Amino acid sequence: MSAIVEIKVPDIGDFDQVDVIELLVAVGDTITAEQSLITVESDKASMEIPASQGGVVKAIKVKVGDKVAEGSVILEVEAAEEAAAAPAAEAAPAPTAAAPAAPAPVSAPVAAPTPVAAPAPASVAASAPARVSPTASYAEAEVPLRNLPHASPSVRHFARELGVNLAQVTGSGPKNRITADDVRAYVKQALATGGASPVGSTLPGGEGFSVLGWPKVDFAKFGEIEAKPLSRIKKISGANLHRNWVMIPHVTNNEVADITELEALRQQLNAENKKSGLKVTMLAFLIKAVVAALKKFPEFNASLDGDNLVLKHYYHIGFAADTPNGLVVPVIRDADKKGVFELASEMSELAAQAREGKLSPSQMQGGCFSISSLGGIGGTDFTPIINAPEVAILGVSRSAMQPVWDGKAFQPRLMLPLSLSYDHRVIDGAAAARFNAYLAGLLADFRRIIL
Ligand code: CAO
Repeated sequence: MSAIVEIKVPDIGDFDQVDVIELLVAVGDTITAEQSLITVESDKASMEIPASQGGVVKAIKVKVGDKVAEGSVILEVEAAEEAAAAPAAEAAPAPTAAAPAAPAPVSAPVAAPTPVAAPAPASVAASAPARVSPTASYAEAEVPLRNLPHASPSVRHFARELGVNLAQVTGSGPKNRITADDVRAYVKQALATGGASPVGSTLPGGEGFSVLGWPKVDFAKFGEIEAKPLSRIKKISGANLHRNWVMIPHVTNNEVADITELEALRQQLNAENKKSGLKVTMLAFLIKAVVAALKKFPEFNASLDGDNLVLKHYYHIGFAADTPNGLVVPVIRDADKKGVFELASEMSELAAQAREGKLSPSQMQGGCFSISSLGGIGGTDFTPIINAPEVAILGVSRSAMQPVWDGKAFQPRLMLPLSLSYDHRVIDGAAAARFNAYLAGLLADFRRIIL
């Protein structure tokens, strides 16, 4: 026997109502879990909604132009008996599931589906725990797309396959949206005119530059190989990291903070709180100190919006978390209103959720400034990539005992490397050096936080 199951719009972050701009499946299609079903678009971003489970499409409940929100029914599928009877946690694909049949979205975060909450006979699925896959670690949905080409994820994917820079394509769809036909027409015209410009990279509004195509190498010629599909998170964060690296003029300022006393305090606090099981790591202190530095240097707590700098009066701090599926950046809200213990506890909870793939999109949005700490692993310095639309990010490496000259003799001091990458369009080098030196001063004498 088989059951009819409704597939609904999952948690899509802060979007209340989004427009359906594309149907990617038809009645009668056999779909697989994670296959993209529809493309939706808000005024900020477009995203594809994937299927929470496979089956045969029996009815489509939306059409192009409809508005949908979390919980709206997209379609009904006839699930195979095993799929319908399987525990819902299995029905909702894990983020590590095989590459989706439809192209992975690159222009926006996509929430993988929550398990279907449907009337009987789909009540099996309805009993499933809410489970949302991690989405883009870099909060694309919040990037003002005003200067970016307007196109659905599948059109972007199509353009990427052809090496077409969408910034150079004129859209003929509603609101000048670029369609697949526009991309085809562009390629045809480019071929007809000798392929002058379409392939390569040109920054929107800039003079542009051409780059060689990606080398195509038959690696198998040189030895045994194995091809492993990138995870959904890797694909999304990769596209975001690429854009941020190419579009933001990054400069990194390196500083070292003397954390000898702070480390002693941290160890003392952890010894006193052993029973609670809550461990405070250096990162919790760093968040506190970063908030104080953001208050002193407000242009670091800002985003570029065209010719305006949007200064934020709230302090939501993101921290990069390494997960089996890739990098995600959960955000601690209102970090200025929280103490070190509360920050440590929230961070450990968010990091655990990140590793289990249970973060919701809203837990990764709204960040003002990010910290990427590799201190638990190693390294002496690195260049973190700014998490647009933020304007700076702090990279933290491993602290080490070093001989520090005190004017009379070398003293053994615990030194913490701080690498501050900043958007040079917004922040001058001197301001960055001041911010980093101020931060190092706070960490060297944490009492200064209260001043
Ligand atoms: N120097 C020396 N030791 C450090 C340190 C530092 N800067 N930072 C942390 N440590 C120590 C901790 O004290 C802890 O030691 P003990 O186990 O002896 O107590 C150990 O390293 C492990 O810490 P942690 O990594 O569990 O905790 P954290 O709060 O430092 O970091 C988290 C939490 C989630 C940020 C981290 O686990 C993580 O995922 N880091 C990777 C982030 C990343 O991938 N960044 C790169 C992004 S690309 O730009």
